[in-house]
Amino acid sequence: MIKPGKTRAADYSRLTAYGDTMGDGKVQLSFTLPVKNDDRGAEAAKTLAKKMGVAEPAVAYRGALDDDFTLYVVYGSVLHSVDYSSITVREVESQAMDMEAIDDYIRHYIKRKVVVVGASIGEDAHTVGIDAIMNMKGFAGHYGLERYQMIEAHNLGSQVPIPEFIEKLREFKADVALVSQTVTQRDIHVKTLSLLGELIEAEGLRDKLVLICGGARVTHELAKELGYDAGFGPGKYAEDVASFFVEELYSRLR
Ligand code: B12
Repeated sequence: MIKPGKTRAADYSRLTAYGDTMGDGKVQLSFTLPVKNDDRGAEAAKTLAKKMGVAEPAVAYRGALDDDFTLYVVYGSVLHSVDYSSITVREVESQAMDMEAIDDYIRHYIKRKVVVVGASIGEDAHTVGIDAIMNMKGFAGHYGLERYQMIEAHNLGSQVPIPEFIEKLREFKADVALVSQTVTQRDIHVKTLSLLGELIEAEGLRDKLVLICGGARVTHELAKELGYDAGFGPGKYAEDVASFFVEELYSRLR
């Protein structure tokens, strides 16, 4: 289908980036090199971009971060394409309801408040992700779970040790565990999430919980591989998460 303002339809068998005209492959990428901010460094940045498959690279911006580190923004045309029809993703299969509909769903089907316990566990000090899902005031115009009338939400914050998190799941008699992981260096998120999953299983809690993880580099596919019920990344909000867990809880009651 040709969209207004575009001269030609996209070729989905050879999908590439769109800049000014269909198929031109225009991209902009940014990276830092551990070199001085001079012409030699800029040439190195363009050469590296060419090796990444970017034709006719131009340094649109360069700025010294300190004496020996320079940030480059390089603009050019990517030479690669992908076959869009071969791309598949594993997604959470639930239609997002809004906050009122979720409260009504809980009243009607679950008939009591749903207890949710969330935290950023292990060494991870990032709280903004879990707060986005749980805090009363919410995030980007989406109220968090604390705002829901039919949800009892306990946000434990960050750097919560795994044993303490499990203790709180027991203490609050949680229906849902929400775990946030932001730092992914050396796959620490995979290790931490796996360990939590194993300990929850060993404690005999797994069947009593809907276990959900999230974070900047968490996908639903990764979550399922790690034995979680679902995973949510950027662009997902409280209502996406709550829609999933209320339906999951109800399906377990039936
Ligand atoms: C703010 C910030 C910090 C703050 C955190 C303050 C706080 N109270 O949270 C401070 C300064 C403390 C910090 C520290 C560090 N940080 Co930091 N930080 C960031 C930054 C700038 C923003 C993160 C953020 O708030 N995003 C906004 C939220 C809303 O997005 P989100 O987390 O993805 O959440 C969404 C989804 O993922 C999802 N979600 C998230 N969690 C959950 C959980 C559940 C259950 C569900 C359902 C959904 C869900 O829902 C949210 C809404 O859609 C990022 C860079 C960036 N621009 O992303 C680096 C970044 C995350 N930090 C990074 C690093 C390396 C660190 C440090 C290790 C640095 C250091 N050397 O000390 C330390 C880590 C300390 C520790 N022990 O954890 C790296 C991580 C790299 C990696 N791949 O591992 C990043 C990417 C920066 C970078 N480019 O290098 N950081």
